[in-house]
Amino acid sequence: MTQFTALDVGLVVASHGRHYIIETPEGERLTCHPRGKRSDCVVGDRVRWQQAGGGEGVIEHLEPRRNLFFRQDEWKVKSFAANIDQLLVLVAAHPVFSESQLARALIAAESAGIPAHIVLNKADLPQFAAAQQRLAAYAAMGLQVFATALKTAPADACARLADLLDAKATLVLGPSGSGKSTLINLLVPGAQAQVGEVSQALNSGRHTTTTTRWYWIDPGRTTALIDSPGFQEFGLRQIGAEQLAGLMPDLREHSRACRFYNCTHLHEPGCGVRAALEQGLISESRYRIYTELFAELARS
Ligand SMILES: Nc1nc2c(ncn2[C@@H]2O[C@H](COP(=O)(O)OP(=O)(O)OP(=O)(O)O)[C@@H](O)[C@H]2O)c(=O)[nH]1
Ligand SMILES: [Mg+2]
Ligand SMILES: [Zn+2]
Repeated sequence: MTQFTALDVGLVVASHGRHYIIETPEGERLTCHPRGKRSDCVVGDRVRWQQAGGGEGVIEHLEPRRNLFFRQDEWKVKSFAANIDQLLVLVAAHPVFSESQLARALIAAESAGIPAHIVLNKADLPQFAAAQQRLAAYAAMGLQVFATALKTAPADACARLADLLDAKATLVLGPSGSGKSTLINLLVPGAQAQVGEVSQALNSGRHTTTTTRWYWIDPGRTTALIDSPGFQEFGLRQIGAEQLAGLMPDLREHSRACRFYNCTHLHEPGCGVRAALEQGLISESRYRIYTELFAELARS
């Protein structure tokens, strides 16, 4: 890569389809365009760029990635961010979150080697207890589940998340209306991420946040949060059906007891996963999500 070392380095902090916002090591931000038609940079990418006049730049080279968090729907790949330290899946007590979408995001993280945690927001709402119950299986499999009320008890939420976020780059992911931008605004001075009324967002079918964006929490630029648009679909076509149980920690644990090494956990005799299901060691909803996903991935 010696031919690129003369170029400036930059961090991709926002992606707007055809152009990007790059941050220099000095903390200055400028608009950059990709060289050529292909633009495969994502937020979190380290790039080499040079001045192109008019205060804008051209991206010449993409540095190798440590990781990439993405989903693969039927027709397209959607990359969320690269080079992240962890994923924070933010769901809310209301509107009711889809457990299938949560499970999918966690499987994608596991597959990309990215640690994940869950935040259950809107603890002030009456639906909170039921939502917490739906997350019991996730806490049991070793995920950290944080309860917050970002709007009504912001100081408490900050205190609860401070250690987790410190000195890391965290991608905040979750359905529309869960409070991702509320979290960003709370932790990032001057972020001014747009926050939407839930009813409005749901009725219009639109998301308040439409682009992924990198925010620094501290002036020293060591702790970062990445805001992302909510999603309604989360394809996992990058994963083979036979890999799936290995990416679901609760199923993985019990699959060691299966009689057949290539057990699909659907119908084979001597299946450790189904035995655990019958004993209540694996939740019914987790197993149902597994069978649905298995069918979906086996088809593709
Ligand atoms: N009751 C309650 N409402 C909250 C809480 N946190 C956020 N909200 C509200 O939830 C709504 C949605 O918040 P946003 O931060 O815009 O949600 P988002 O996840 O960024 O949504 P998208 O950008 O559409 O993906 C806003 O009206 C917030 O004020 C909370 O702890 N309790
Ligand atoms: Mg938002
Ligand atoms: Zn099995």
